[in-house]
Amino acid sequence: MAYQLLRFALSSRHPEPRMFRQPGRLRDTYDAVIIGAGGHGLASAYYLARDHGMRNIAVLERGYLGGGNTGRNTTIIRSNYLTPEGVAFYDESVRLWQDLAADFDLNLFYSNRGHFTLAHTDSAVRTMRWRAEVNKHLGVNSELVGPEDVKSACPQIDLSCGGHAPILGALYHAPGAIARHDAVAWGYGRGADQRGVEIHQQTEVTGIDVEGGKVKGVNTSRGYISTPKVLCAVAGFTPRVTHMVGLRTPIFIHPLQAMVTEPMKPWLDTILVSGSLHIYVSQSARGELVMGASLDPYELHSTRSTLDFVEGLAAHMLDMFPFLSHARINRQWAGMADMTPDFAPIMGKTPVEGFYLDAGWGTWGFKATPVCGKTMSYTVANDRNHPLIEGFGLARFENYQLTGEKGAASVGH
Ligand code: PYC
Repeated sequence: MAYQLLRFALSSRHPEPRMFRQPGRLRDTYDAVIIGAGGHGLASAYYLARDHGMRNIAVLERGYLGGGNTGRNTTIIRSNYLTPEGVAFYDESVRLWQDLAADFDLNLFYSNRGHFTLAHTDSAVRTMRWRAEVNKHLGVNSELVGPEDVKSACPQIDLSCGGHAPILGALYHAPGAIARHDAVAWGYGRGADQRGVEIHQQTEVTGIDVEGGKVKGVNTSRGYISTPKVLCAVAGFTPRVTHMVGLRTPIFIHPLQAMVTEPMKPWLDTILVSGSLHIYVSQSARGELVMGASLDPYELHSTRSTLDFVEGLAAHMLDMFPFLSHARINRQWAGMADMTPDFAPIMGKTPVEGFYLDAGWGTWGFKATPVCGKTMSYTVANDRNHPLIEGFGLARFENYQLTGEKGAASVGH
C-alpha cells in the first residue's frame, strides 16, 4: 500500500493542478499594477476583477505569494474596535469572512471561537466597558463580563495570573474567530488568477514613474510597465515604496514576533488576549498554541527572532496557565509591522494621482483582508475613496484628525 501510494505520488500521470498559472513575460502595459501579493494585494485584485470588471492587472511580488505578513500573523479576526470608523470597517470584514470559504470553494479553517480581552486593572475595565458600549451602539456583539465568565469559557486559566495580575473582568466578543492564513492568500490568488489577473512572483518594483503629479508606470527587476494606476499593499515595506513617489508617511517599522507550541489535544476553545501580560493566544486546528506579544520596542527592518521574546512570552503564558510548564516551543518567527501614530491604517487616494495606499497595518492587518480588498478595489476602480475608509486618509496626520485606535490594539505596544 505504501509503495503504491508513493508510486502514485511520484507519477506524472496524475498531475496535481496548480493553484494559479505562472505567467511568463510581463506585458508592456496594464490597467493597474498592484505591488504586493499578500492577502490585501490579492484581495484587491480579486474584487477588481470580480466586481469592477478590471482584469488587465498585474500583481507584482518581490518574494513569494503570501510570504510577508499574511503568512506571519497569528490569524485573529475581530471587530471590537474603539472608534466608530474602526468598528464599522472591521465589522464589514467579519461579515465578508463568513462567506469567503464558499466564495473560494476552499476550506479556510475559519473557526468562530469568541474573543476575550482580559482586564487586570480598574482602568482596563473602564476601557473594556467603553469598547463594549461603542460596539453595541454600532450593532457589534461585545459585552463586559466578569472573571467567572472567563473561567467558565476556559477552566484551565489561573484567574490570579500567578498572584500578580488578577483578572477583574473582560471584554467578550462572540464573533471573534481564527482562520488558516496561507489559505486566504491562496483563495484570493486563485480567484484573481481565474479571472485573468497575472500574479508575477520574484518581480521587484525598483521605481515608480511619476510625471506632472500622475503615475505613468513602474520600473521592475524584469523591465518597465506602463500603467495609470498603482496600488501599494506591501505591509512592512511601505516607506520604501512611498519614497519612490516622493510621499512621506508617519509610518515606522517595528518587528512583531510570534511562536507556536508543539501540537496538543484541543483544550483552548476561545481566543484570549491580555494587554497587561502582553499575550494573545489561540489553539489552531493542528493543536498548536499560536501566541504573540507586543512589538519589539525598537525600529528595525528585520524578521529575525530572539530568545528574549520566547522567554518573556513563555513566562507570561505560565502566569495564566501553569500546567503548560512542560510544553515545548516548536517554531518562532517575526514579521515587520507598519506602525502609525494612531494605530489606524492609511488607506485610499494620495496626492499623487493614480497612486493608492493600503498601508499602516501595524499588528491588525490580517482580519481586515477581505474589507481591504473590497474597499481598495472600489477606490482604485472609481478613483474615489470608498465611504468605509474615509477615516483612514493620509491627510489626517496634517489636519490633526487622528482615528485613535490604540485602546483597541490587542496588547499594549
Ligand atoms: O489586533 O487582533 C489583533 C491582533 C492579534 C495579534 C496582533 N494583533
